[in-house]
Amino acid sequence: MTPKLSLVIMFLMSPIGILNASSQCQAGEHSIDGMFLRGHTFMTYPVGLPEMCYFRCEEEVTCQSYNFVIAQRICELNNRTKEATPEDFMPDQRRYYMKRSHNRVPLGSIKELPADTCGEIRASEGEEMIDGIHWIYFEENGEVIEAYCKEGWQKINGEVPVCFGAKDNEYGAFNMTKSGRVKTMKLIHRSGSVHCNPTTGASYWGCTHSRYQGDLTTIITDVDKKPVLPPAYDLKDFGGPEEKPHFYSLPGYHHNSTELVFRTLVNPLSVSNNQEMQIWYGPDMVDRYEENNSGKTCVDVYAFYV
Ligand SMILES: [Ca+2]
Ligand SMILES: [Ca+2]
Repeated sequence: MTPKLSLVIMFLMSPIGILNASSQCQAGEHSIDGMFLRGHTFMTYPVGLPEMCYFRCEEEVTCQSYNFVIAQRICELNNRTKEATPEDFMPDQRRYYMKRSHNRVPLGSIKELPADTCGEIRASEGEEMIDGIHWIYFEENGEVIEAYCKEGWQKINGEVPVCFGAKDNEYGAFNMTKSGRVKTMKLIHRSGSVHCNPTTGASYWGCTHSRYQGDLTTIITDVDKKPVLPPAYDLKDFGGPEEKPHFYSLPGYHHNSTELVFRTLVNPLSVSNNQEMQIWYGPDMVDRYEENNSGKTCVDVYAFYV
């Protein structure tokens, strides 16, 4: 006899056992009365005893939590936890919610349980999330891909870094690997640096000439060279009829920061899979003061999807 079946029979044989187990279960496994997770049920079952819900969930590898409809004694198995989708955790006096406590598979760790984004995995698993390859949706409810996630960030380039130079329109191009809405991006320095003239020092992200006062000039644009991060309204110029905006201040970041995390966009950027994006050195982007520039910076690109 399987241990599970014997446990069920033990429940059935002892009415007092049922009551005790029921209250212990609810205390030990954090059932939450009067609440349920909306919109993530992949299977429903009528059951005799509420405890059967626990076993039904254990039988499904993708079960992350369940709602129990008290009066009708219906189990609703969910493929998310309330941590993954807190916006869907709703009051309902007719139900209670229970997170799976035993053998729960981390979100995105198997192909059968893809996450929407790396950020959703981070929300679901918290500090226990492991950086590395995870399964996510490539587009909404579409195909599933393996992506490298580092905390909530999705790596966009592969093994090869993206490099941008300082003159002659030597921007670094990369293609988005997932469609969706991006709330910000970050660049992690891998190698190289740029100079904006032969006499001032090197920088990963800008021009060390005093005129820029520590501001940075590395800009992510769309394929039409329209600044996206930072957005155009955050860019500054020196003033004057020939000048064009091409630098910005980013508090907390300087010329040799190992990573550059852009400010979160007020309006997330909608991107499609394979959409080309570009990394520009500001003076090269606006074709100003670029003749005596030199060098190249190489980076890994990460995006944070909503
Ligand atoms: Ca240029
Ligand atoms: Ca120059």
